[in-house]
Amino acid sequence: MSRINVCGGDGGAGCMSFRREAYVPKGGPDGGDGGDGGNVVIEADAQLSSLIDYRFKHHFRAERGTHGQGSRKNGRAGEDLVLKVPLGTVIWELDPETMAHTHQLADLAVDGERVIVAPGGRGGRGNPHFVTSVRRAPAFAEKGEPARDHWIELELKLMADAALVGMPSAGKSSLIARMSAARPKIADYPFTTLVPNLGMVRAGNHSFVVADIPGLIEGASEGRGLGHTFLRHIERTALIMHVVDITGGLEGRDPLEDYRIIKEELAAYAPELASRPQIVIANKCDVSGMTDRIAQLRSLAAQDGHPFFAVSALTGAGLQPLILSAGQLVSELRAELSKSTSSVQDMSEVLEQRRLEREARFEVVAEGSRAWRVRGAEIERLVVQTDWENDEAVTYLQSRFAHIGLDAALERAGAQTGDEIRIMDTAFSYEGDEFDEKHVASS
Ligand SMILES: Nc1nc2c(ncn2[C@@H]2O[C@H](COP(=O)(O)OP(=O)(O)OP(=O)(O)O)[C@@H](O)[C@H]2O)c(=O)[nH]1
Ligand SMILES: [Mg+2]
Repeated sequence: MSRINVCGGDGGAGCMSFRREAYVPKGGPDGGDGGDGGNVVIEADAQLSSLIDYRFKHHFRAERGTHGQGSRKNGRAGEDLVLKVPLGTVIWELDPETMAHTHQLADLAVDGERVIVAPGGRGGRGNPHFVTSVRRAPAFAEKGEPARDHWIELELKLMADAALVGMPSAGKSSLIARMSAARPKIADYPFTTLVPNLGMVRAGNHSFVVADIPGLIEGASEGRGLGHTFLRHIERTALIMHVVDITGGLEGRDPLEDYRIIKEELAAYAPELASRPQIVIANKCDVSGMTDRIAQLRSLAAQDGHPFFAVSALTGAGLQPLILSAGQLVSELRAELSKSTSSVQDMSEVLEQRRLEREARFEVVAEGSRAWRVRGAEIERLVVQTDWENDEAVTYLQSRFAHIGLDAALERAGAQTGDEIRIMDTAFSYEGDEFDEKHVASS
């Protein structure tokens, strides 16, 4: 898990310029627009296997847009900054104050899948945009929009093709040790496995990844045992390999009952998990006297439409057909999956929408006597994008304030002529219908 701060590039400034023609004192406005800032994009890359790149570097910023120029030359957009992450990365937006998850931005499962996590600032508009019937020669342009940074969290979910699930001590770790090079701890007490183990299994000429997860018990879906966290991990595995201890274990449980319990836990956690392709495995078949039980479990599995294998992790009996069948199923499921998933996901619209909603809000609060502070992202951005040296730009800003409803809000709050209105480090005096800039503190 890594927390990183991402910020798009700032927008370039719009240009204030007038066409120069021979014998014409001042031609029409021809300032180009500033280029948009680059986006920060996260891309899933099948070559990567960890988030190690984000362990020590936490701040990422895309390139800024360049400024517009005369003769309607627009600025160049900033390059996107592409951050690569392994498949199985989940991206969360964090609350800047509490660092709590606020929204899942993406769940990257397909190679090459991309998501914009921090849009660049828009370029400022050049002066031709501000021409109106009464303002033929606008002598101002808009500054670029500064990009905003925010924190996101990258979380790597387990990406296994198949997961071994079952009661504690059913022999899940013994099986993964037999099928792959993984060497997990194996012991005759429950909950030997505390964190999932991964193993690469060779099946003929292809291979697949199997996860051995901690044992599940009755109530796992409600958080009993270690279950809950690990059920979350198998949400994305294509195939479930359900292991049943056919001997009933040291406590002498009924294997058919065990099978039912695990089935119900999966369904209770997510109905969709229970309907996932499943293979049922009777383990410990080397123990004598199991023939009837094996036959009973086989028919239960058949009723549920699952392939069934009787094996022994101890002797290796029956494992080869199981591995080949699991490998076959996994490659079929993979082919289906890659057909159904779209490869580009653009969260910038969602982010943009949510930002607009947040930004449109502003608040007016009394700050001492006859002074008012106004806070709100859009209003603050307008102030930042305004060139204060330029009277026309300031007049334009005032008309925007009226449009947003700031005048009305101040009046409602009880502001009187001559009161000081503060926005960020800028102060104005309130003139009833109009503002007069009093001073601008340099920042
Ligand atoms: N006779 C016999 N014993 C087995 C077989 N497979 C596993 N065992 C034994 O069963 C016990 C539990 O095995 P594990 O592989 O640790 O079981 P697990 O399902 O990973 O257990 P947890 O991690 O606790 O959930 C160990 O004592 C193993 O030696 C088998 O095929 N035959
Ligand atoms: Mg284990």
